[in-house]
Amino acid sequence: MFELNRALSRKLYEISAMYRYLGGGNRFRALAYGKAAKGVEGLTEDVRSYLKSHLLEDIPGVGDSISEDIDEYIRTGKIKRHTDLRKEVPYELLELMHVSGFGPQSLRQLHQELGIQTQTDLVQAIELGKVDLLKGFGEKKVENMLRGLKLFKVAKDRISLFDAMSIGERILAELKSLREVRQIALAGSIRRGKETIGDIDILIACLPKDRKKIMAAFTGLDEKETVLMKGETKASILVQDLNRQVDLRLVDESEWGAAWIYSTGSKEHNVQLRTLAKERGWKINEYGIFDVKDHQKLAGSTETEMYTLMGYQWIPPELRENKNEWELASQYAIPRLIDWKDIKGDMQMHSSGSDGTMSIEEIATYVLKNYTYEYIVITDHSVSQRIAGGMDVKDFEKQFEEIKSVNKKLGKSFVKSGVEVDILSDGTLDLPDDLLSRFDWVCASIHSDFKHDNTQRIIAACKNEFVCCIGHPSGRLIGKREAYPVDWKKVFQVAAQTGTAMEINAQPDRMDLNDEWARQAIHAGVKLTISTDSHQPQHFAYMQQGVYMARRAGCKKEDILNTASWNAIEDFVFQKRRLLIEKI
Ligand code: DGT
Ligand code: CA
Ligand code: CA
Ligand code: ZN
Repeated sequence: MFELNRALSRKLYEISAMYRYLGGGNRFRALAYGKAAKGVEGLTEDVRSYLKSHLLEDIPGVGDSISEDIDEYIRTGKIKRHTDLRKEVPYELLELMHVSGFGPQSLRQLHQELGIQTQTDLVQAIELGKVDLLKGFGEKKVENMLRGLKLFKVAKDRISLFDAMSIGERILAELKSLREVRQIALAGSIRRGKETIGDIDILIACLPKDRKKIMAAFTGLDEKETVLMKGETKASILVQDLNRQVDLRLVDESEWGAAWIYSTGSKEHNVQLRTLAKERGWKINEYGIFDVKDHQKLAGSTETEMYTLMGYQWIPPELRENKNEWELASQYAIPRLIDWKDIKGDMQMHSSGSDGTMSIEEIATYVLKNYTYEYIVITDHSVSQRIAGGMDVKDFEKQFEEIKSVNKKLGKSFVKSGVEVDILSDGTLDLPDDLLSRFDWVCASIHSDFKHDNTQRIIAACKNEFVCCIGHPSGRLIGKREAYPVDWKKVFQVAAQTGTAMEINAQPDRMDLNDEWARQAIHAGVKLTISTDSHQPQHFAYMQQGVYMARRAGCKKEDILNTASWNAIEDFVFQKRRLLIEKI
C-alpha cells in the first residue's frame, strides 16, 4: 500500500546489514538502522506525511541522524550513506548473512582474502577448492555453506503468483501509458497462472523506430534496482520489490501472436508445437509459421491465427502445459473456462470472532464496497483452534444473532453463517451435530497430524451429513510444508457419492487444492469452491489467483459452486443431508 514506506524501510535494512558486515564499532549503527527500518515498515500512514509535519522523529526508532537520511530519501530517492557504504562491501553477498553457514566474519574473510563479490564468485571459488584453503574454513564448514546456499536458493527462487501479479501489473500500467506501445501483455508463467513464479515476462509490440524510447522507459522505471541486460529488443531489470527479475521483449505487431505464444510457454508446450509444425512441413518460431520449402510466412500476427492454421482451437494459457490440451484443442473441445467475473461470493473467511482482523459488519461493508458478490460466508474457527481464537457453542449462538442484525442493517441476507470446523485425529468433528445443522455452510478442515495419511479422516468428515466442504484439503504450505499423504482417488469418490465439495483455498502459500488434484476432483464428479480464507481486507483479492488454479484444472463455471446463486448452494446443502439420511 505505502510503496515509498516499503522502499525506504528496505534501504534502511540494507544500511543496517552493511554496518553489520563491517562489524567492530559499526555494530551499534547496525542496530539503530534495523530499528528505524522496522519503525518505517510498521507505519500506517505514508512517511511523506511525517516529513510535511516535521515529525520524522516520531517514527519509532528514528532519531536525529536517521531522520536526515529519511528526509534525503524522500526528496532525492537516494541516501548518500547507502551509496557510500555500498562501495565498501560485497553488496550481493549480504543477503547471505542470515543463512546458516555464513556470518559477517566469514563473508568478510571471503571478500577480503579471495575478492569474492557475488554468489556466483562464491560457488566458483568453492568448486575450485579455493575456500577450503582459507584459515578456519574446514571441509565441514564448506559443506555447511553449500547446504545453506541451496536452501536459500530454493526459498528465494520463486514468489507467489499473487505477489508476481502485483509487480507485473504495476509495471504494465506504467508502460501502457506510453503512446508508442501498440500492444502490451504479460507472458511466461504469470500468464499461465502458475502458483509460483520465477521471473516476470512482458511482451510489447511497437514500431522499430520506437524501440529505443520504450527500452529507456523500461530500464528507467522508478522501482528498478539494476539493469541486468539491455539490447535493442530485449532487456531485463531487477525490481526492488521482492528482488524480482522482469524480462521485456519488443516485437513488431505482425509477429505479436507468434511471440506471445513463444514467450508464454510453457517450454514443453512450445516444443510440442514445433514438432507438430514440422509434421506439417512448416517451421515455427517466435516470428511466425513458415513454409519450409519457400520460406513463405503463413501466420504470426495473432495467437488464434497461429493455432487455427495448425488445426487447433485457441488454447487458454493456463492449459499450455503439454498435458491433454492438444487432444482437446484438435477436437475444438476446450470448454469455456471459469472466469473470475463468474464468482458470486466468497465461501471462507475469518472475522475477529476468531483470528480475523475485522468485525462481521466491517467485513460486509468492505466486501460490498469493493466486490460485486451476492453473498459471503463467515467461517470462524471451532473450539480446538485455541491459538486462532477458536469459538465454542455459546460463541456461535451469539454470532448467529450478530449476523442476523448485520443483515438487517444491510437490508438483505448478504452474510451467511458458516464455520471452519476442525476434523479431529479420529475423523470426528469438534462441534456437535445439532449445532452444525444450524449453519448455512459447514467447511471441515484438518489442522493437525500433518505427517499421517489422512485419507480416512477426510472420508469420515465427508460422511457427516452436515459437512458441505473440505477446506484446504491437502494441507500443504508452499515452501514450508509438504502435503500429507492422501489417497485422492478414494477421497474424491466418497466426496462425489456424498455430495461434499472440495475447496480451492486461494491463500498464496496454500493454493490448495492445486491444479492436478482439482482436475482429478472434477473428473470424479466433485464440486469445488474457490475461497480466499481472508483474515484481513487485503486478502479478498486472492480470489483471482484461486480462479487461475481452477482454470489450470480445466474447470468450467458449473464446476465451481460459488459461481451459483445462494439458492443453488442451499439446494446443494439440502441434497447432501437428504442423500445421507435416506441411506441410513
Ligand atoms: P518461470 O519464470 O520459471 O516461472 O517460468 P516461465 O515459463 O515464465 O519461464 P521463463 O521466464 O524462463 O521463459 C518464458 C517463456 O519463454 C517460457 O515459458 C517458454 C519460453 N522459453 C524459454 N526458454 C525456452 C526454450 O529454451 N525453448 C522454448 N521453446 N521456449 C522457451
Ligand atoms: Ca518467467
Ligand atoms: Ca523470463
Ligand atoms: Zn483452516
